[in-house]
Amino acid sequence: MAHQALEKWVEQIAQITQPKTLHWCDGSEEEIESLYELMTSDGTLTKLNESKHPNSYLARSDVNDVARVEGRTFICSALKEDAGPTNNWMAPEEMHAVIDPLFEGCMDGRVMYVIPYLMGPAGSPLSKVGIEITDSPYVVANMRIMTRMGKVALDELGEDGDFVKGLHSTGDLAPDQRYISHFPDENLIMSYSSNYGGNALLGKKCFALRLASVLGKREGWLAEHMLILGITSPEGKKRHICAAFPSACGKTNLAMLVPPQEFLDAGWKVETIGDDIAWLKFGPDGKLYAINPEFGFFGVAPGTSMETNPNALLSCRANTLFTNVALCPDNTVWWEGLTEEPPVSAIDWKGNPWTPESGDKAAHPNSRFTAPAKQCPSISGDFDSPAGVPVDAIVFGGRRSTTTPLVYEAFNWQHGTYLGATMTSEKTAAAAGKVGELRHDPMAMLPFCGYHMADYWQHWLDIGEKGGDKMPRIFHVNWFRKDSEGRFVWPGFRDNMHVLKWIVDRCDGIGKAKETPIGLMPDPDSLDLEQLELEPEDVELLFSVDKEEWKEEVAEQAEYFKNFGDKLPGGIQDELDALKSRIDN
Ligand code: OXD
Ligand code: MN
Repeated sequence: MAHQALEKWVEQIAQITQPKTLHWCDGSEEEIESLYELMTSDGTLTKLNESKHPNSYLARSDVNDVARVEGRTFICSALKEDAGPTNNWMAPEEMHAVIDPLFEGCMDGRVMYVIPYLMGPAGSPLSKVGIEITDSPYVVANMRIMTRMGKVALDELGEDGDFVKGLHSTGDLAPDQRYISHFPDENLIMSYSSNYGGNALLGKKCFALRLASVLGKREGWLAEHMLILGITSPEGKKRHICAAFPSACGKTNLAMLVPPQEFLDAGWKVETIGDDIAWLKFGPDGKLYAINPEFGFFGVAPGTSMETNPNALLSCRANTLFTNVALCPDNTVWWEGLTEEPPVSAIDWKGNPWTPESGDKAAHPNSRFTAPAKQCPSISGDFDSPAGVPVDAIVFGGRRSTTTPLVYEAFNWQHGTYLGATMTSEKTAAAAGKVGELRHDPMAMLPFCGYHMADYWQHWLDIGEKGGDKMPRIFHVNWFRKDSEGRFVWPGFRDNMHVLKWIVDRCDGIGKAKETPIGLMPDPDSLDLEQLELEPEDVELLFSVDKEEWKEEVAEQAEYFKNFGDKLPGGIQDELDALKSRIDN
């Protein structure tokens, strides 16, 4: 028996959008082959070199449609107060009045694709079903990589299961008609006039973070912008870490970390479960368990190389959709940072002839690869585990050239929630604003929390209360501290393993830590840094806590919290007061 509410909704949308035909996606090989054929023949895709990039394609987006658009992303909760000061809000009826007419007849002459998709492993109590209706075959092809699509989702849905509705249309890509709208009370996403991943692949940011964060609040779990990795010690003990970082802080690199040779020789193993999103729920034993709701990676291409992230590069060799990278004469792809030597010539992301002398970027800085997660050499055997993985540690981080030491641990869950709530990162050239300026990005959820940020912090505190002493430990890291000459003092990349090992040691009860005003810190000795040949003054800087800098930090945090008025949870205010008094004394 079919799902009647689903059939009815699809019928209703077809009535409104008036497509020429309707196609229910089953996720089969035949289906994707015919879509690739369609898109190569109409010029949407270029087929890449079959021997070097089997079954892979290049897409070029509209030049005005290359990234998420926070200014045009809306949370349409009934009350403005429920969206909070960090989201754009519009009343649901007001947004419907704007966006519904845009969908009227918008699929005229186009195919309407109905994509049933599952976020999370089949048979998992943590998984949820979404249905995306779209007129973009490019979106279908991406969703097939990024989610478990087709029959598996319909089976999970059954005759009367709940699903998140997502309605997307390419429209005519006009930026001033672009709306990424979320209706938490209707379990509905409506996205118009963008085909960019974060705006159009509705399972990702729109469902798995914005709407899921609201569902998590209602149902007692957490939807987080976090990678998930597993670390196995030489003794065979496995630990799991979830980590949240703002963009441009090396999240993908950490998710796919290859440990330094001496760790490999000693028998350490790092495995990838997720690179972007984690859903965390309590298991029957009262511990938090995490799943990666996604099935693929939507990774930033520039900067990815065999040196910086071999596992990412190996993940996107085959069966991959590239967007806005450069095309080489032999139909392979290239982006800045892939190789030291650029190609002699290429076609750039806009489709124009390019040479290294032309001065422009060959690939867009936010060009992407959409690749199946299972192609990652470090993918964990637990990737499909319906139970998820037990979370031992949560790590927050940011890009800070001063103030914040390499690593410290929260005193307890409430203090850890505070560390997440006060996360900041310096702006890089990749984002609008002055380079180096601090941006607050609580839990790396600033653009993704679907409700009032202060209510979200309270939810973290409530979850901690419920989990009691079974909650993960919480840490804060900073790979980006600089010396007075502006040089990064920490080597980063693979060597971040030294820090991960200390975190694992803390979880195992063998890592030593000393109390400082900001949290628990290791002795440099407990990180085995000898092989790194750091200068003694670098080591000192990495582990230093300068009270004057922290006084400024505390004052800035107090100022920031004013944005949340009396919604600021008492537990967060208490942590600010306690930090202030520890610093002042
Ligand atoms: C992403 C993002 O693409 O956070 O993952 O913007
Ligand atoms: Mn992300």
